[in-house]
Amino acid sequence: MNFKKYLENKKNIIDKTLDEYLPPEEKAPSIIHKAMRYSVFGGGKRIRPIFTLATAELFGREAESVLRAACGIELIHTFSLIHDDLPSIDNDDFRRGKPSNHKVFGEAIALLAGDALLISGFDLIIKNSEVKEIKKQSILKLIKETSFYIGTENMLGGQVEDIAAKNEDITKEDLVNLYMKKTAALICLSIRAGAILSGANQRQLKALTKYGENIGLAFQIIDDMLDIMQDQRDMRKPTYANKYGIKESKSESERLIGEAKDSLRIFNQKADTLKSLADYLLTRKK
Ligand code: GRG
Repeated sequence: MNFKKYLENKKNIIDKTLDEYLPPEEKAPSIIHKAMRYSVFGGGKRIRPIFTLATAELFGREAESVLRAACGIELIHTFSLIHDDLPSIDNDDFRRGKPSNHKVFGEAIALLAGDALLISGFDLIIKNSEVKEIKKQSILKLIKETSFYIGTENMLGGQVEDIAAKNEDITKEDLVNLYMKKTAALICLSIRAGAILSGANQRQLKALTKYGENIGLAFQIIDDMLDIMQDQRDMRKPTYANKYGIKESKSESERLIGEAKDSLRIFNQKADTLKSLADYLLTRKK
């Protein structure tokens, strides 16, 4: 299967799982289910759950064996986007070219839809324990990891720092640190999830964590460049590309992707899909 087909195939099984899991729009209270589905099926690339599935495959597992946990992480990602767009946080009227959740459903419902997706994300991770070959202990470990990677020391903390950051006074070191928390943490979690549920040892987990951190950082720098190239730059924000320009952002993201692939050395060619995913990030247009 070529890589484009691989991505398409994985996206389809992720979409199907999410559709089967989420309450139908008409189920009462209908407005919240509509709002949840609006953002979950709003055109996301599903890159985080694809990382989870590809990591499980690296260990010779079927993607299906970690599918629910992977989709749980996608729901948590969707929650973070809805809250990120709220007037009191980033105040963005559009997401993926469409009106953001609060623009369609109002602020109160958007806030609650985000909350509901966060809760559902954990529920789906727990539901992954119904898969026979998955150890209950590894699900517990993943729940603990998820709380850590999205909590105040990571994603949530990164968002707090993002609110406080001003273009003029943030150093490169602080900006990179903020990106590690705000964006790389959840991406890193999605990779560790596939590894933990597949019984990775400490050495393997360490290598994949390094991969995840470099990928995650590159992902945010590439995102900043895309904002500029697609004329969606927000000058209020201290972004890598705003501060250091496209040329440096491009070479830094390429360096990080190179480092990410290097950290997969111990897996030999078994890591080819993860390497292709890393390269794909450099070419993505959205
Ligand atoms: C309460 C845990 C908690 C978090 C709330 C709002 C928030 C704190 C964190 C948000 C962090 C955030 C929005 C980071 C941006 C990451 C990013 C680059 C998102 C875009 O990811 P893509 O391109 O999105 O994968 P798609 O559209 O493909 O789904």
